[in-house]
Amino acid sequence: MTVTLTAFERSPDGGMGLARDTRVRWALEEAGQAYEVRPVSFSAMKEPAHLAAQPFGQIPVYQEGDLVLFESGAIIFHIASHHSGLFPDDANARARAITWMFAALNTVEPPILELITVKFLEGDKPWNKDRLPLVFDRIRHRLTQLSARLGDADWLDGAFSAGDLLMVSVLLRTRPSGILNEFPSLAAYVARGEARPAYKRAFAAQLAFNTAQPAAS
Ligand code: GTB
Repeated sequence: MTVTLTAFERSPDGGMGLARDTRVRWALEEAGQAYEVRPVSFSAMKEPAHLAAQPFGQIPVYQEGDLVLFESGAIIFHIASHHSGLFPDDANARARAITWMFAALNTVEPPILELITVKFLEGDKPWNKDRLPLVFDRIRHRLTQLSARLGDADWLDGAFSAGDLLMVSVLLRTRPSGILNEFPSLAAYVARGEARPAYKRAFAAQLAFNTAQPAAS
């Protein structure tokens, strides 16, 4: 069945791989599932046709036959549930992998998103310079805890799983800030994720997509 992923027509990051279609592309590559990409412009994202699929007017949207999904975490959960390679076979280990997916999205990503808000949406506010260090401290606190848990392991719980895929994707969003350099074991963890052939394919595909010349009219 054809899988279609909706992504930014042009990601504002110019192909750095930070938009959330990249994590879904990565999961599809890990799963060996071919997919097509449907670009959507910022204005089309807010139109009824797109809102019918994604009520918040965002990307990514995943379509597989009659099934239309939004929320990158739910999409990756679906992919991991229907292909091998992203969830362990053992039921308890699978439950722990799911726990790490939630931890990435619910516990580690929120302070990172706060940083992006402070830097890019609230940069002109008078209180910005006071708030920025507080947000950095909250991220640092989470990364300290995560680093302590990872220890010298390659992945969070045994073999690579969808939990690692999401955690690495979330940590990658801190890269422009440089804060990951304070946590060498997490920087190495992210590098292991980026070294996976599936990640490389996903990254290259989104880069090509976001840097392609527009078709001549
Ligand atoms: N919880 C949803 C999910 O996980 O799917 C969040 C989806 C979401 O935030 N989508 C963003 C979006 O569509 C793109 S990923 N934004 C448009 C809008 O809300 O109008 C966030 C993102 C955007 C841009 C960059 N960048 O340029 O670096 C990075 C990440």
